[in-house]
Amino acid sequence: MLSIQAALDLAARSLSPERFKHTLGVAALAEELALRYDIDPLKAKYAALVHDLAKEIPTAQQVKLARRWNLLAYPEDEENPAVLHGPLAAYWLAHCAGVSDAELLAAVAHHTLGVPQMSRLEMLIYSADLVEPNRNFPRVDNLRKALYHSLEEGTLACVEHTLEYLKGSDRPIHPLTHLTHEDLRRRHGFGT
Ligand code: DGI
Ligand code: FE
Ligand code: FE
Repeated sequence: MLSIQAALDLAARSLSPERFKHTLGVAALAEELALRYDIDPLKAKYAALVHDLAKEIPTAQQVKLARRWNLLAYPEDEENPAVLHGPLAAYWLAHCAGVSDAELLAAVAHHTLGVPQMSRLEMLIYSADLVEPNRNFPRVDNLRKALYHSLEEGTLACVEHTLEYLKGSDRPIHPLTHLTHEDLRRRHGFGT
């Protein structure tokens, strides 16, 4: 497993300054929430530092790699390649960088769409990605509050925000986003 320092260097070298700043924001929030919710803070910080490593690979190349590495699970993956960078980063970390922690790899892989039965670490990275301190969209503060109140209910609120945002901008909703939403509602959505 790479050290935190190595993950930080990797992110600094692989990402534009703007995305690196976002990554540092996710890492800071993920570490803070991990301490709050009794999740391994080093693992949370590490997952945050590497979550977007594949984001700036040109899209056509991302699709090629995803095909080569057998990561295309839904037709929608190819139709909307912006959802591929999590699985790509996780695959690369596992097969090319010697990262073997399955929970950490899952958190990286699922940070964009979620997945049914998310672990607490997966919820943490999914949510911290959306509401890190550099994010600035209407009602982001409500989501942050929800997340400080409850990791599970806060994550549900984050998924619901994403659904609303996608509907509002007329973008297709990935089946995994729907499945994640249904699963969280069933397990943590009290009467919603
Ligand atoms: O990589 P980041 O920008 O930090 O954030 P992210 O990994 O959550 O990726 C966000 C992108 O993923 C954004 O362009 C919206 C898109 N996305 C997330 N869920 C869905 C989705 N796009 C579609 N079409 N459908 C989804 O369900
Ligand atoms: Fe991302
Ligand atoms: Fe991100």
